[in-house]
Amino acid sequence: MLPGAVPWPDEAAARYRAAGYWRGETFGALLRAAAARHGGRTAVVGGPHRWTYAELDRRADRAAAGFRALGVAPRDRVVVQLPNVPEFFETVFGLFRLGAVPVFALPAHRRAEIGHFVAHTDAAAYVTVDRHAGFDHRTLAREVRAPRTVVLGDAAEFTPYAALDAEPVELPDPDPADVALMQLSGGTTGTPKLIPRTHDDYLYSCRASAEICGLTPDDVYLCALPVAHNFPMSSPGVFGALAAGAATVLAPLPSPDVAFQLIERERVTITGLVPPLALVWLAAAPNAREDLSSLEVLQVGGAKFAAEAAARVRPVLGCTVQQVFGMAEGLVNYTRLDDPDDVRVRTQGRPISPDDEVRVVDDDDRDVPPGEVGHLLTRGPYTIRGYYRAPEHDARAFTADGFYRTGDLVRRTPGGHLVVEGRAKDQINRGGEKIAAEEVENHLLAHPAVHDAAVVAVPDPVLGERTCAFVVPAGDPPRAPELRAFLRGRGLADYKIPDRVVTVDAFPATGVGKTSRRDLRAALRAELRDTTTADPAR
Ligand code: OOB
Repeated sequence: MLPGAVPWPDEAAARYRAAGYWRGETFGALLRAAAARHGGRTAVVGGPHRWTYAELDRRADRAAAGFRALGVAPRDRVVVQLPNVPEFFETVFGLFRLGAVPVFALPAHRRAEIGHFVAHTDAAAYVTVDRHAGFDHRTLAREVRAPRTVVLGDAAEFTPYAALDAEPVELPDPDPADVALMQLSGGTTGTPKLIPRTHDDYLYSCRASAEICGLTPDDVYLCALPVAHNFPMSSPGVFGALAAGAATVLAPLPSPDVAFQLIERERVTITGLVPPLALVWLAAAPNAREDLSSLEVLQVGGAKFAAEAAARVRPVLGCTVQQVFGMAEGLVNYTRLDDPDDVRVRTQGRPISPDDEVRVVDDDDRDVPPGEVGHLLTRGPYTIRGYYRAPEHDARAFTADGFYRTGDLVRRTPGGHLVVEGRAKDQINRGGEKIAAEEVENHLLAHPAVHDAAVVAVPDPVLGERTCAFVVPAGDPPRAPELRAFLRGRGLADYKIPDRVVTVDAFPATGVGKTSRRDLRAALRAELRDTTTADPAR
């Protein structure tokens, strides 16, 4: 196992192998097998490219050789920040074949995040794009100074992406029990945590998800969300599509004008969205000129999808809604396609695996009576036992017997389905994008005019939640635009910039210590609710 990653206990690993979940297959071998079986079929469509499985297989071998020629070695970490382009697949399967470990950054990440990923993982390389969504990623590359930087497009002084196209070399297949990739945690702490996933465990979740969604080689998965996120990557996402021999279509943007055209042109059968986007699609579909009749399943996840909206999916879009409640740390719950209507509309599904262990507990880790709300704890064949290089955080985030504390408040129905009722973690879920309160607070505290800061979620009709930063000034109160510019200047991703800034003379007293920050945030949220009700114009 890669040093810094936490293995499963031998007994659990043996059980997961015996049950056939962990099959000893790597992602590189999966692609090889898919190419042998479905070589002439389309694997990935995006931009000007349409690659078959055979083509992608060939390109992955060349990219593996290219990375090796650049000096990247097996087990080296490589930060990959690419938008929804086919080269994403070439890059990551090249790394898989080499046994190097992609660290999946989102296109929205900036210097604060990318710099941290590069430093925390001692990354050997950073793969990015010249420009995306109006941002020049080469300026970011100049600031983070990874040992090697490969740029797709105009590379300027960096290594051009074409350097990855090298004559294939013989490479040993990496150990399937070893770390294949790193996903990002939504985070609750000052710095984002990294989630090491093995070939064995991640591939199991992708394969089993594809089965739950009934994917066949005739299916076409539209990747509308950023491909690096765990949901469109693995639930079943692009890797699940690959495991099933289905085609993946990459949408550059998830907006109806772009996505609906792709659905019509490629005869897309399944896609996944976060709730705010699903609402936008529901609003746009009645007036759409495109033929959306190929769409069979619309998955919605990443944040709670209101039952009223879920009920409108079939009448408006003519397809089945599937709720997906998952986390990059592991556990993913799905409503099944043949669940009764009320289960599909009102619950967030049930776990993938018969061996996913789920506990719903009170504040003292005691099981609550059936049907009552409590903290969701989980352990299983694809849920990590620890973050990468974060033993102190692990001691809080996991129980002594290896259950992950999800921070979600849930209730279990008599049928075993989970309903998400809230959250106990200090995180803001802004339309599926996760923001750790502490991370933003730390950046605010670096401003000379900020004495103290607390960041909380406020309800929002579109995004579900937005962020509000309460600030106690040191001297003259800083203005909101200035604080926002300050945070951007510190290289924080745009989605983490507070939507609202409220200046207060002092925070309510809530005691001392770590929990007091939690109490403080709760008190401020309550205060905000009261003032908003009293004065809706605020
Ligand atoms: C997905 O993964 P992450 O790691 O970005 O965020 C996980 C957290 C969960 O702990 C929960 O708080 C929230 O996002 N969440 C939901 C939800 N799906 C995720 N809350 C309510 N309802 C849902 N359906 O977001 C993710 C990973 C794989 C598949 C789907 C989503």
